[in-house]
Amino acid sequence: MQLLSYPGRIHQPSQIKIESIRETRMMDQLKKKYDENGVIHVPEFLSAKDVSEIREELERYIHEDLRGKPADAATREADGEQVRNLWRLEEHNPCFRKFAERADLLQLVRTLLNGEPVLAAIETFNKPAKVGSGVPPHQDNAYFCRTPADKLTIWIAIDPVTNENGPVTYIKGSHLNGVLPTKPSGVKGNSIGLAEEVATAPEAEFCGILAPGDATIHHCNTIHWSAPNTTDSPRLGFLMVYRGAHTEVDQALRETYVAASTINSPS
Ligand SMILES: O=C(O)CCC(=O)C(=O)O
Repeated sequence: MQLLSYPGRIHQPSQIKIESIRETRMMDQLKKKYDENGVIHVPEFLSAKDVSEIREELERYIHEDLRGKPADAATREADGEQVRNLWRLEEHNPCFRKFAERADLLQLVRTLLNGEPVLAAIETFNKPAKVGSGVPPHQDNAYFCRTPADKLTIWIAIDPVTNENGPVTYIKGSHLNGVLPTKPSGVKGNSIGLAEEVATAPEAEFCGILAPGDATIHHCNTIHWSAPNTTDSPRLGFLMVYRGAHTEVDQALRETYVAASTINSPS
């Protein structure tokens, strides 16, 4: 990642493992799995160097820039201090925006989305040690409200993600059934959850146990959730969200979202 806005921090462009996806026809295999399961696992998506640059820049942003940003740039954990989420980094941080618009990333996203990709959001789920809160089962399109549902999230592990520190679990194939009924969740930062529990066979679940630099990519209708982090190890995830340029707002979904987000803080 090139941190162009911060001279002194610039390094050689680093090797991004995503390049190997294009070279090795992995792209077709990934697309097939993505269409089937609504979630794919891409080990070593980013190099160690990229991961450490993203981490450094997030730390710098939190310590130096965040206090000057609008209140909706972050959600804090219940202790009122630790960052639960950073939102709208695509607006607030030109380095991350530039990174997310790399041609090789967009090429992968274009294939998965069946159309021209538009960067929609860059955000974090920090899940700090001890106080990191859980995320209720939900479908992102209850927030995104797009039709057709050609929108996805690349979730990149910055910290190791273990069974214990709140990995994200996905239900494979759940993207094929549209957006299910929702209800306000009462969770700050994730205001909308599924109205009903979804019963699944254990083999339909994919749990994102990841090393730093590994990624998952999930469809916006794929049901997913994560548990609180009660361990001593933080579990920082860096997310980039893209939609197809051909998608539009789904008005019915939008009305439900607006109603839920007036009960809780948005997002
Ligand atoms: O990182 C998490 O715990 C939840 C992530 C999430 O909800 C998402 O990727 O849409």
